[in-house]
Amino acid sequence: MRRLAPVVLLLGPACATGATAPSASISLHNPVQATADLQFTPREFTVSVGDSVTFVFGSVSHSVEFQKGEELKAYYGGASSAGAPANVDVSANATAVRAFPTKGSFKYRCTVHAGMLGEITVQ
Ligand SMILES: [Cu+2]
Repeated sequence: MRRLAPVVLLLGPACATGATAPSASISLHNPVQATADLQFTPREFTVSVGDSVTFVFGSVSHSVEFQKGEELKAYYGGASSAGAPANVDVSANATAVRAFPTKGSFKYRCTVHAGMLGEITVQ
């Protein structure tokens, strides 16, 4: 009878602590990181129409607000958010995928941190 060589799976240290920061080893589609120093990285990102972006939140709580009626419209000097995807609620240690079916320039902000801004351009 043949014996199979033992297979050793090398698991990272993710299980060893309570830290739950997203693992860098996981490949995310079009990631935009909401960072601990209160920025969206990259701040401006371009995708093709129909493509999606993955918003990645670490241990600091953030949100993504594309639209909230006149409040956000005024915030961006009258820019329309028509065609923007759904907002992402305030959360930490999470990812959220949003598809962009409409061409345009979609500005957004984090509602937790003033001045934390980003923009998705859909071509
Ligand atoms: Cu934030």
